[in-house]
Amino acid sequence: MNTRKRILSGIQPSGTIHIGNYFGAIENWVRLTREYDCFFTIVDLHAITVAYEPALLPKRVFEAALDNMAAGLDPERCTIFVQSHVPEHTELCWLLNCVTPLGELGRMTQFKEKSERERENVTAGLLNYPILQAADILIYKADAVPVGEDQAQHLEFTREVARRFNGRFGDYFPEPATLIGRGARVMGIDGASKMSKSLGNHIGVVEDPDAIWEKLRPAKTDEARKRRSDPGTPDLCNIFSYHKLVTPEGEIQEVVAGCTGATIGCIDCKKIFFKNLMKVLDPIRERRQALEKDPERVREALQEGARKARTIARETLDGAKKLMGLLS
Ligand code: AQP
Repeated sequence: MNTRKRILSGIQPSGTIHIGNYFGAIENWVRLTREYDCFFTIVDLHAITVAYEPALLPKRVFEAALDNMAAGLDPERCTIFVQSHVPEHTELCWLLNCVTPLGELGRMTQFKEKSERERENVTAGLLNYPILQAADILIYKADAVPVGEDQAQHLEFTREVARRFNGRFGDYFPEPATLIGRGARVMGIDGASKMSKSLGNHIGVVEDPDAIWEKLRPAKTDEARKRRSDPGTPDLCNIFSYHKLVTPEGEIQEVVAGCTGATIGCIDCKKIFFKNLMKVLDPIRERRQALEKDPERVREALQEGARKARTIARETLDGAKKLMGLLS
């Protein structure tokens, strides 16, 4: 019997994974597979809460699987599956809908931001997104959920849903802890908002190195540093926040000294970051290329993942239905 604690986390199939996803979540997920019984899901049912192209969705889901496996999620060490392949998530979502007050949903930051962007298409699905996310987590009775800081509010919401269910029907769902990754909130290359696929301010994990450099070259730095001879303030520079993710400590100190003493320019600083970033991304890109040649392996991993996930999900769902008084 598996006695390890369990975690679940999800990623949207909304385009290539970026370094915010990687340092905020995926890198942590890979580490956690050594300690926890891990479930990772590609949340296609969340992706359809905003405008999307149906013809492109299957490819995006498959690519999300490729990206995450290339980034280090090994199906031998964790369970990877597509959310819609485990229909128990949506059934539990309905049950949880019926214990969640409507007022709390409208207060969610992500809903406010996305409904602002999607003015023409604010669906009930977008409003109910956090309830489906609660179902994704609670259906595995997950002990913890590793995410970036942007998801902290949704996790607090999940704990409230669990408390409400337990208070009404009996102690059933554990309240999952939040595990925030090393890059809790990686900013976009615009330096203005969090790195996000939908904002187009991202550096892709498997993006072509030349394309990454072309994005980095004009990327925002310390605004007060107009000329190379101006001393800079690393803590005010977005590129310096990126250095902390990949640059070894000794080299970081050199960057700080070079920037504050104006002996290196912003472009030199970016070159050092780019070199260190490539040390992390090169092997991922190579694994991605190898996996592309073996799509059957990815498909099989997803099928096996869904099979394992469904066994647990079914059991939790049946227990919840019984507690709620539904006739079996
Ligand atoms: N900028 C970020 N910094 C740190 N962590 C981040 N995460 C996302 N962006 C950052 C974390 O990555 C995991 C998977 O994210 P997701 O794709 O499921 O959803 P998201 O947060 O909506 O990511 P995007 O890029 O912002 O997607 P779009 O633009 O499509 O909505 C999560 O654990 C998240 O915290």
